[in-house]
Amino acid sequence: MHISKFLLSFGVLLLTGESLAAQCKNPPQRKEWRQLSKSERLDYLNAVTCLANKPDVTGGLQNATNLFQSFQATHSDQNSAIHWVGHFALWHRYFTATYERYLREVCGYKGAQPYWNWALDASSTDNSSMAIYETEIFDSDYGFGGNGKPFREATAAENSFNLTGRTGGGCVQDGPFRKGKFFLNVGEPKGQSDCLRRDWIPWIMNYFGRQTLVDHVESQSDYTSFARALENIPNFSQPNIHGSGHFGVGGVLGTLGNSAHSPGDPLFFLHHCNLDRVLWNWQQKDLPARLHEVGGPIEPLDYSGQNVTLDFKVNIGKLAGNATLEQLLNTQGDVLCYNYYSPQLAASQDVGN
Ligand SMILES: [Cu+2]
Repeated sequence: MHISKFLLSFGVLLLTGESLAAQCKNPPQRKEWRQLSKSERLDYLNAVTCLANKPDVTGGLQNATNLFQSFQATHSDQNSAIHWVGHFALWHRYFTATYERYLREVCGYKGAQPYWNWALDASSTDNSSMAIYETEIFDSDYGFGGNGKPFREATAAENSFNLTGRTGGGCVQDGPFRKGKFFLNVGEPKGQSDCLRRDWIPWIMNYFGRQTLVDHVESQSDYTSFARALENIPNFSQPNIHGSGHFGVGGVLGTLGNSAHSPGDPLFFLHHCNLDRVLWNWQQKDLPARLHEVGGPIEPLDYSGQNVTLDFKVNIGKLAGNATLEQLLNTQGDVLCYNYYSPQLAASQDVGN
């Protein structure tokens, strides 16, 4: 009697408990890299190094040998299905949030995934400016290290877009992910690894990363046009903010410029976190509607074909379970739990406390 009564109330609890469990409490507050203290920056960099020392979870997908590479291999494995599609931004949102979760749950990182707001440093007038590369992001002690050295010429086959203005191509020589300290096995012959490579191209960094272009993306009136403005066209005749970090840092021969292997550069996650913040900013302008709105093609660049819907499922392989686009539209729902830090928000929470 007593027990059945207990079970009954427990059953009721389970029913309501499902929605209770779905609540996201104390979401990590994501900040710009420069908003972190130096010790917070070291905590993050150390957590990334920790991931690179934990076992792979993909069963050696594309020769991945550690948990950091599990992310790189998962992205590479799905490369042809997650770009120029309606689910591009939300797939990468899920991917970055799962990385954040692993940093916290596997490596004991206490903070949130930081972002790199390149628009703070991109020159609005001078495409050849190197100022953006002199910021703390590329610091060798409290950042991600600098360009790949020495400069190497690219062959015509390597440089299919014939990009000019390259400055690197060799291994990163300083910082926590330098040659000899950090290894990338994905896509290499089994048992072999490469270094992290960078190949800065200033004109892309400045031209694709400037604030006016961010404003253009954030001002789109519906999801479909937002998604299209975010990626724009797959060449370099028009700028797109997604390309800024990828080709401004990775260029032609660098890791971040390789569309399949780009998550091999730890900066990938700060770049994509910033793109996710752009999506978040766009959503905040009409949140009730924009928690339930998606669009864009299922097949890459297939703008006259079938579109994704709210119940379209994305997968990130063995890293986490599948999720619908509607679940991923909500950064504080039953799948995701994070927020973007704003001083106003902090002030209102202080009042609440
Ligand atoms: Cu990608």
